Amino acid sequence: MRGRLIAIGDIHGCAAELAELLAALAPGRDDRIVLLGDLVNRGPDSRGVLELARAHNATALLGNHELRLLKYRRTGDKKYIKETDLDTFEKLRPADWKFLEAMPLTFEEPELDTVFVHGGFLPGTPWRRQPAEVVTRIQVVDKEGLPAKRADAPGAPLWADLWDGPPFVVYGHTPRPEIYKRKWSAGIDTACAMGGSLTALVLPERRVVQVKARKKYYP
Ligand SMILES: [Mn+2]
Repeated sequence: MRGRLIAIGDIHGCAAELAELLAALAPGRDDRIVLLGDLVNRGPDSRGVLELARAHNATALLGNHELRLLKYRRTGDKKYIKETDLDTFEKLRPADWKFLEAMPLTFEEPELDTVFVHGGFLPGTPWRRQPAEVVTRIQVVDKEGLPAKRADAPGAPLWADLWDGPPFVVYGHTPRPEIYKRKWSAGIDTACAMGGSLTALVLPERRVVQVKARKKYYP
């Protein structure tokens, strides 16, 4: 593998923090950047994040927030979005929508036996066949063995605690104060929009680079 593979957790409109993180990483022409989804909403500058992503030729994975906006755009049905998404919805321009429409669910680096995804995977079924509703949203596995949100299934095990690789999975979506490392996974959403930090995991060495949020943008 030439260069580094740089994964960055949920940015959620924190464009200033993303710019600072990218400056610290100083990506070269052989480096690749994978943004783990949820680039938009919550923070102050979703469009700025999308512009930075394009300027750095980053691969951006689909998050549940992008999925919500895309579903609303296709259907006009407000059941798909939250009131707070409308601000982003109205600001996005055609180039932004084109970028969102092109977001893949996963990114795979076979040389590292590593897969990148927004939320995670349901253990026990082939990861390549899992739909957007699962891989962008899973946090825990409920009593019926189905993917669920942490808040909806108290005490249910984290999918990452049940995940036996290979592959190694790098994901975001479940915000925590620190990154969550397991033998076969690393969760790197460190809640930037909520006043935490924005985290990059640099492969192959698995080095962590972080910048602190400038403020708490979202409760
Ligand atoms: Mn998410």
